[in-house]
Amino acid sequence: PGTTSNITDILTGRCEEYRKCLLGEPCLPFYRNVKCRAAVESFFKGIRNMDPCATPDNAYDEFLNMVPPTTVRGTTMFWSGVMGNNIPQDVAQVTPEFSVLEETFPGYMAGNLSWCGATDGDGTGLGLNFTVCPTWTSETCPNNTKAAFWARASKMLATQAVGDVYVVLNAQRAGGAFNNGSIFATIEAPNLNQDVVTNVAIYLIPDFQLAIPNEMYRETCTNGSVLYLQNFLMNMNFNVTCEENPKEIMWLQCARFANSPYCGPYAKGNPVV
Ligand code: NFD
Repeated sequence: PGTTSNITDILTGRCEEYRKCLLGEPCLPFYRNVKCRAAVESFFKGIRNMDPCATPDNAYDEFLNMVPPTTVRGTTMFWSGVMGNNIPQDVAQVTPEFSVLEETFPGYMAGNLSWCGATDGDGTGLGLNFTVCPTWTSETCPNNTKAAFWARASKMLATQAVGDVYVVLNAQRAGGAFNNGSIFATIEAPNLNQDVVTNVAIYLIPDFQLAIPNEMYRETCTNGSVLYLQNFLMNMNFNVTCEENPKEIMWLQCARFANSPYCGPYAKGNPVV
């Protein structure tokens, strides 16, 4: 896939927006003093002249310590398998009750950008590739420059979460709503802190755009990989709840996909009318 050729300017601009609290996100006094040029420099420092498929786990640590992801107690929302329509991100944006990684300082800066290191250079002398980056797959390019970023930022998000937390999963995901190899499964869930997280609420949402007739749920809260996840979390000593098609998200999906058969009084296959 192509890279974001003007990434340095974009990161700097987003850093200034976030730092100055122009985004309506919870905004800490601590961030106000962030030096954006230095922050952007540290973003690239660990990946310059590096093989884009052999990024060290800690490549972004200096950057992430300058602008750590923080969320308000009781609002941290994880998601997995539902990225296509940006539903969790949009729900989080319109309600202060939920905060996703993409709303935190580092998540906002890097959101929807593409970048990677380069050992051979491409003429810019920056040790980055401004033309093309290898596609992530666990087999061909496991320690991808971009994957290393989201993995580390996700870990920090989970580690700092306090109070009730949420995870949005796709009830119609092929292979199961809870995917064992996902970042949620491998990085976020294992880094939640039993001493401070008071409940993990699973929000199982149907795909209102795809809207497979009479099949809102391939899995429910009481079977398949979702049941497995609940047991996994309970074995880790977490309180767990699970809700199918919670209203806060259903409303937004119906606003977005107004003609979905999953909306309205004639919604078919909906056990939670
Ligand atoms: P997904 P998830 N390496 O829907 N997050 O649980 C690379 F390179 O299966 C945010 O994995 O859910 N890409 C963002 C990967 C990205 C890998 C990633 C991997 N090992 C994670 N695994 C973001 N904002 O861009 C998955 N992907 C790609 C955090 C996959 O192709 C969020 O806090 C898809 O484009 C969220 O709670 C995307 O990552 C959780 O981790 C999501 O995969 C979602 O990761």
